[in-house]
Amino acid sequence: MELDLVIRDGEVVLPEGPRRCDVGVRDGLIATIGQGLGADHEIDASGRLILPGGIDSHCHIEQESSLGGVMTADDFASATRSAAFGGNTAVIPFACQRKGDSLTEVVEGYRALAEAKAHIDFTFHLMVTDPTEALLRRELPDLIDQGYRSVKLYMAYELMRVSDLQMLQVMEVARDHDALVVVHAENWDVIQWATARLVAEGHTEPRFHPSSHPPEAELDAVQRLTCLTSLVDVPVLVLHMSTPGAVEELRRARARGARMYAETCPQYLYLTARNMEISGPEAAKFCCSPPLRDSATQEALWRGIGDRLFDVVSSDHCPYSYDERGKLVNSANPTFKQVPNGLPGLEARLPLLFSGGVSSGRISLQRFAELSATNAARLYGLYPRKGVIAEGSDADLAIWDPGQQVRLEASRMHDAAGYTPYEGIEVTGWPTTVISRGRVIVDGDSFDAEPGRGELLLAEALSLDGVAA
Ligand code: DUC
Ligand code: ZN
Ligand code: ZN
Repeated sequence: MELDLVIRDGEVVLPEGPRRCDVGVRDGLIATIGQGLGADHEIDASGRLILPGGIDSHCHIEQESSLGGVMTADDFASATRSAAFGGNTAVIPFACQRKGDSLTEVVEGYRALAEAKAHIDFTFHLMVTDPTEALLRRELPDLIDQGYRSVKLYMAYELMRVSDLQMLQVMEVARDHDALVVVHAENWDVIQWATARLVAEGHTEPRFHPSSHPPEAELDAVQRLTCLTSLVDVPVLVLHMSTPGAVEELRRARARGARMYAETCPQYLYLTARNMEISGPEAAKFCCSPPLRDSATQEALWRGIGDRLFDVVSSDHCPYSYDERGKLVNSANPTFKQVPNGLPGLEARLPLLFSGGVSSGRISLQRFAELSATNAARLYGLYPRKGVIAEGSDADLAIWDPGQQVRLEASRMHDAAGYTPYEGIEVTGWPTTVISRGRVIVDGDSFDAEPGRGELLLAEALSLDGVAA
């Protein structure tokens, strides 16, 4: 068989487990997997791992903050370039509706931005903040039927949140049209109550942000969400889970048969509220919601990763720009209430998960592939085109050096954040070569992908078999 590219002699992480062999690529697809393959263009992967390209299924790109007013630092070009250097070949950001917007126009707007600039493939979650009659009857069903098979709902934040009634209505549409519902689960009243107390005590610096979002806010919202899913049987994924209590609630709901899936993020595995115990604006760079917790929580979350509670580890990449003195651009000395929430993580996600998971012996290579790519492909309807090394799938691959030690630093990141909250953390394992639809787009420090080559991925159906719930 005539091949365009052969990646030779790597440890290939297949769905059934790793196997030392070659991967042959033709016309952007994985044409064959076997021994002794040859082509004019060959990459020697001996001593290396060949993994499915990562899918970062939770990132905010060219989006206004959930508090309003400030745009995220990255555009589709810088975000997808950074994602590629981090071993990813697809991203799923949000098409973010603001109240009053037509969701269809919002999706078209984001699609135009990404089609002009993205270096790797993409699709969107439909972020519904204003589920009017017209949206529920026409726009949402049409968009799902077109292939946008994930609907995002917020249970908190004044500009974004929907009521329980509205959640149930959206869940019914998702159920009837084969979409997944993904939810930011925090109780807004609890956050407001805790915030008012902190403000009354004069505790307004950014380092008080974690205290304004107590674990009970997440626990209550996840409990409520599990109740709602027993009224409307639709698959639901709880985004960025950060507390052991909520994780146990989800485990119980699953045991009762709820089709509930779970995501966590590297910031909850590597950082704690102690990282924020600094005065002044620097602590703002660690403000995310749900907030950073403590080291006991980290251990519980790692256990959830090891025992298959979590299906996906995503970045929730959502950084904002700070000036050279560490001050938030647009607001020199913000209180925690004014800090737009979110951290960078597109590029660090996979090395952090690999290092803390695989290199530390907590998870297998297969499990790493599931958490970083395969499960996202299944949950968002992209499987088996994406997320798996199999004949006929897109040749979206990352070649990893499992022993390479790297110190994470802002200067080696390719996003527009200008900082990394993981500064100084040493990881073991790094993606050295990234291949998108058969083309080598990252090779060491070099990058070869023009903006606009990324393709929109529309999904015919969800593909939930094989994901844990
Ligand atoms: N929290 C969110 O809900 N979205 C973006 C980033 C964050 O911290
Ligand atoms: Zn969120
Ligand atoms: Zn988010």
